[in-house]
Amino acid sequence: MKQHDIDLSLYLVTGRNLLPHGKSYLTSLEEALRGGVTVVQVREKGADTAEFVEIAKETIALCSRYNIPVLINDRIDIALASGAAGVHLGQTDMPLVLARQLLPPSAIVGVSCTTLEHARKAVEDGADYVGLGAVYATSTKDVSAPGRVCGIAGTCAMLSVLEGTGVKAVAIGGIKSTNLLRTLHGCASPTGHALDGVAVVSDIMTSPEPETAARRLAQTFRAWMALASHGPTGFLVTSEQLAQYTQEGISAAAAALVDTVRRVRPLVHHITNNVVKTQSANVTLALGGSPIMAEAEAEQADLARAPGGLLINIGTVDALDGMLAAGRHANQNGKPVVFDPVGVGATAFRRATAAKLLDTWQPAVIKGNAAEIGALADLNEVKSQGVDSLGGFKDAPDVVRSLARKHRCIVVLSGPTDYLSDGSTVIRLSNGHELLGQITGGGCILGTAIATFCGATSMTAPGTSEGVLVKGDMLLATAAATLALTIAAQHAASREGVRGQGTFLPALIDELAMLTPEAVLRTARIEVETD
Ligand code: 3NM
Ligand code: MG
Repeated sequence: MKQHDIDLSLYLVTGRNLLPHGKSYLTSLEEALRGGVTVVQVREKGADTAEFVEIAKETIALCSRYNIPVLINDRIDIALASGAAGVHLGQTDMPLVLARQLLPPSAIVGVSCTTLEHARKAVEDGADYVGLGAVYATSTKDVSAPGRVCGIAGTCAMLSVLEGTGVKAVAIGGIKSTNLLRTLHGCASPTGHALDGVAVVSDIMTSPEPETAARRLAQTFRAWMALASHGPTGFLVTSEQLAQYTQEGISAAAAALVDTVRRVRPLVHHITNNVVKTQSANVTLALGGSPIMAEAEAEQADLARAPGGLLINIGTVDALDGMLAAGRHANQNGKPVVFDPVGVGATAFRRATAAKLLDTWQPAVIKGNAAEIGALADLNEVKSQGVDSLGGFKDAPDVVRSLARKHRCIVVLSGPTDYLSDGSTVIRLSNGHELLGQITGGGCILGTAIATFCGATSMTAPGTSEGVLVKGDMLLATAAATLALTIAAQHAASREGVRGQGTFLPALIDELAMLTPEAVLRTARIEVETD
């Protein structure tokens, strides 16, 4: 099959019915082209044939001035009559194989796909590209049928089918500048096969300033492209960072970060469960951070402007709207989001909640016990009982590495040995004490510590382009947080007078406050495995 080098990165699908009052179609389109649209599909659901041909010709005349190809939705005849570059076919339109016979050999043909079967068939029939979606719910098109919204997870699955085929892919459905970064980070097959672009209607068409709207999307796409080339997680992993991923490098970084947290006093914003709020706030203070527990949706935009870290813990879900908004705003401000999917395997509600959150924003770190990580990874190896997990994995390094690739973030599997991965390196930490697993919220305060260290790291790392990624090395920050908590737990357990859970928790908070960099260097038990 021939390869078109069509640039699909910002794919505008037209919708004349969505234009704001007083804005003409051609004015809006020209502004969008100036903002960086790279391909246009003319989609006319209500027009008569004569009107459709006229609109297509006007669109092509304008787009050719900007050297931008035009595709026609559904109608082969209109594409031929107007001289368009190709067509875009829905699942109930002209079959692709027949469309090819009717169109000139150079025509670009794209197909809409919602299921794996659609994607396989599109590859087999020789599509040039596919439109995957709807990724999110949208009011631009009726996607209310069951399974019609496929989410980030469904889009990833379809991308896996395309791997190695040369068929390009754009995602469509509910994509906006506010979720674009998350969409791009999230929509990739487990080996990193990613989107070639995103298709939008309303984010550009309804805007009174389509040039600004298009530019915002185009800039985010370019920034992500620059990042995506740097590693499987989409985080900027430089060769200097990689060189630090040794036993010595990690313990030195952890020791230094213990002081950094106290120096920069990161604001650590928690949306967490009712059981652990007080102890999480105390742990943040003991580490040197500044806790705030704030759940209302209306306050999230303001809070995201204050540098630091965000922890989202679904141990009890009272504030789903706040959680959705908090993560979205944190992503826009380049703040690290630490996600603790407490008990995610235990109920269908928790699974749906975690899926919704992960389809809305990009976490920097996901932290869980074996049952939680197993549930996110769709593994049945580990059974859970309520929020506690029973047993572990046969190949824990493989589990964390794969999940990190899937979600393009750092993954921490907590347990007697803690496993951390960025998708390539796996760090194994074996400090700690069994009492940490016997108090309530032992896992939740690990989330708190990670958000505290990630927050401090993002505040002290050298700047990168604003709002497009979390600054600093989240793998090292996560390792440092895990070491700080588990080493303090060892100290607390061996204190005179500590006899069990009741005396252990206050001792732990004391020991966190007294932890020294020297103790971290002396006590840390670290092993590193590189892919
Ligand atoms: N096709 P917006 S969703 C035209 O899933 C179209 O096949 C979809 O509009 C599909 O960017 C969609 O305004 C509408 O959400 C996308
Ligand atoms: Mg159609």
